[in-house]
Amino acid sequence: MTSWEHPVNEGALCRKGWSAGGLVGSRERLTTPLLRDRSTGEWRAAEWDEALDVVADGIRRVQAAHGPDGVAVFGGGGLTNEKAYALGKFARVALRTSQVDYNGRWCMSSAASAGTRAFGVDRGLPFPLADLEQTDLLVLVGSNLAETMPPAARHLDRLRERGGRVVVVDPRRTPTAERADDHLQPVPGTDLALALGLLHCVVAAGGVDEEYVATRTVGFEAVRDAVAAWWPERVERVTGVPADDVRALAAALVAAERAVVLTARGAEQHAQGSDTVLAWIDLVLALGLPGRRASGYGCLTGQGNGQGGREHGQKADQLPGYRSITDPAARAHVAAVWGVDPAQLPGPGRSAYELLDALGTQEGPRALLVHGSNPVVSAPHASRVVQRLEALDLLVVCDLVMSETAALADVVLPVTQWAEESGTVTNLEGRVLLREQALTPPAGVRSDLDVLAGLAERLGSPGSFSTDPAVVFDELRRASAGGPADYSGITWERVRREGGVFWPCPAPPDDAWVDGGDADGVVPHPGTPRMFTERFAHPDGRARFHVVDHRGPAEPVDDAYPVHLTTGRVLAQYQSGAQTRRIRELPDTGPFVELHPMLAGRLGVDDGGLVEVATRRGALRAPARVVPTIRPDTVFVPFHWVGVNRLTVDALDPASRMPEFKVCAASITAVTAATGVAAATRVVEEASEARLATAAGPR
Ligand SMILES: Nc1nc2c(c(=O)[nH]1)N[C@H]1C(S)=C(S)[C@@H](COP(=O)(O)OP(=O)(O)OC[C@H]3O[C@@H](n4cnc5c(=O)[nH]c(N)nc54)[C@H](O)[C@@H]3O)O[C@H]1N2
Ligand SMILES: Nc1nc2c(c(=O)[nH]1)N[C@H]1C(S)=C(S)[C@@H](COP(=O)(O)OP(=O)(O)OC[C@H]3O[C@@H](n4cnc5c(=O)[nH]c(N)nc54)[C@H](O)[C@@H]3O)O[C@H]1N2
Ligand SMILES: [Mo]
Repeated sequence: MTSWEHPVNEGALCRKGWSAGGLVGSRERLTTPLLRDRSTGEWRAAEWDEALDVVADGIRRVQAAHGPDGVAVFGGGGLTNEKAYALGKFARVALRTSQVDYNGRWCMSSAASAGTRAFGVDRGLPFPLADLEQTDLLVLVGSNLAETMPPAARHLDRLRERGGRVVVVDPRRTPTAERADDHLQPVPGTDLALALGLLHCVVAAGGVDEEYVATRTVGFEAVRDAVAAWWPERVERVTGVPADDVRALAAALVAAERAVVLTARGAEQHAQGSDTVLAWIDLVLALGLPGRRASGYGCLTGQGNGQGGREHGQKADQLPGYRSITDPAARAHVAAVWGVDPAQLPGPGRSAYELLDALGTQEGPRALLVHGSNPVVSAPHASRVVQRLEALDLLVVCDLVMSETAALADVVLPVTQWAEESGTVTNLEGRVLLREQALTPPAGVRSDLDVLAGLAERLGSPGSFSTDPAVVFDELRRASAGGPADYSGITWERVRREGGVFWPCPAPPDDAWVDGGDADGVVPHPGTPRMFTERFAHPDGRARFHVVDHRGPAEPVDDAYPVHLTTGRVLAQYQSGAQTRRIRELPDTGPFVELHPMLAGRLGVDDGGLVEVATRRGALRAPARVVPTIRPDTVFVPFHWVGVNRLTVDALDPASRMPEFKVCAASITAVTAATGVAAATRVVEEASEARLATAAGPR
């Protein structure tokens, strides 16, 4: 199938996709293992065998002194399914550590936790993305998809051409809000109250689908009672959204035959993120939407493999197939596939931030292996994380480039990137896609799979660790069989032929699936593009309502820190910027502070003038961007550069352990000649430049 026939993006490429080639063959690419001498800080190039020996020796030494949990693993949602699977297996089987988690904890964990509790399963969208065009009303809560998922924005345009409406809920009038019919602009961290208010109005208007609620759900009565207290004027006081706008949106939801609510990081990256998602799910359940055509709730996925990355066991509490590591049946099944005794599999470990926070402490891990994340830039309260990384006995980073995290490592191992190897990813629709190798990797570079296999061998690990992604995928299928995310009926061949296959896709009941379910006479499972049409994934087939209440941000504003600081993304940069800041064609503006003209006027700062944003944890100086599109009580800083995460708060959602990236209390001041212009950002940049310069030597 040619790329423009592909059902997901119809040949359209995101700006990041067009420019990602800029890192292929770039001189910023690492092409040899590097070892750092701790006493001098000097880097030297090493052969692969030597570097892997150093890592294996270090692991053995740490585990001899501190036990299996002395070594931790940190993965990434950008890794292919095969790598994510191999990483989780490597942690549990080769290292026997419970200490494994990944950056997806900072990405979709709140939506995942809420989806699992409400529907019994977590798949970003329970229907194909293109269904969005067929809906009548689309509510986007905390998503700026025009900048963060540009190929999906055309679905919005087509839906509006059909006469449908789009409503965006965001403290900033983003390019996505510009493309919408309505924009609600709440105070950061108040989406939960807004959802409660909407449901209050739906109930008051008699808009509850009583038959659906009675036959397909449980738990509504308590929710009906709870939302009685959330009348629109109270919602206005908490959220800043006018009471009439709350009423109008509720009326539109009641009137719409088909409606979809989608959340993204704006609603989810809060200490109340999972409750917030549950509140929006309560709303769509009361309206009888999930399982109906072009209707329901979905979560917009983040990273390249944000969905698949959370299904195969790199998460602290999880085994492949989206199984729970505490479920005895799941442990027995997976242990049998791995050829180990289930009793030897560790239990659940720490979540991403808790893991980083514990590094090098008395009880915490003493060694860390990082595959596919740059936490020095992307973790909350990042100055604390840097301290913890520096306290380790051994830090090993596998990366394509000398990221800020790699610059702190003892050993850096250069790995292949997406175009240089084959592997599957699973998109937000639960559609498994195959990314075929298009380029030969640079000499000296190996895949994460080679690294894990090389280490497993040196550690004398039981089980097999293949370096061939096709072989790993076949094992993943078996490990996932019978789990919520069942891939057993999916083969690379089928994915190639069909342009992707949606999970769950169980293998036929006999053993035919071993060769792909394609054996003569066996009808393969078609895959599941649309879920919940008949039943939800809880044993009784019904969805669950949840009573949740608005608590507000973990760190409310006060006199000393009177503005809300929120963070997020811009079109031209990706994540911690490790890859995109190295691509010359992309504008690298450095961090900036978006603020409203009224706030700027009070500070006496002009567009481009230097401001300092400070929180209880740190300060950042960067140029002001004075824009009328943001709330006057809120400032926004993108997180693609070192800096803003030194300011963010490390409050975590109690259920999902998601950090509150999207709101904390800050102060803002203009930096004048009198207060000095020793730009803090520049100092930070110089520090990491210096490390990079040392690292550049042996390349
Ligand atoms: N260009 C680009 N695209 C990307 C990425 C990237 O780094 N760059 N990263 C990818 C990844 S991993 C992810 S997770 C996705 C993220 O995709 P999005 O979730 O769309 O991106 P964000 O910018 O993090 O947040 C979205 C919006 O939330 C708003 N917001 C802030 N606080 C609140 C709040 O309290 N309530 C509400 N309702 N909104 C709020 C912000 O103003 C912002 O416009 O993007 C993916 N795509
Ligand atoms: N303040 C604030 N902070 C945030 C967010 C926010 O909205 N605000 N968003 C959070 C979210 S949603 C996310 S997803 C995280 C993302 O932040 P990170 O976890 O730091 O993700 P990336 O910047 O994508 O880092 C990926 C690293 O892996 C490398 N890499 C790429 N491919 C491979 C591979 O195949 N193997 C290996 N070994 N390495 C590879 C890249 O070069 C890069 O250095 O940031 C979170 N942090
Ligand atoms: Mo993400």
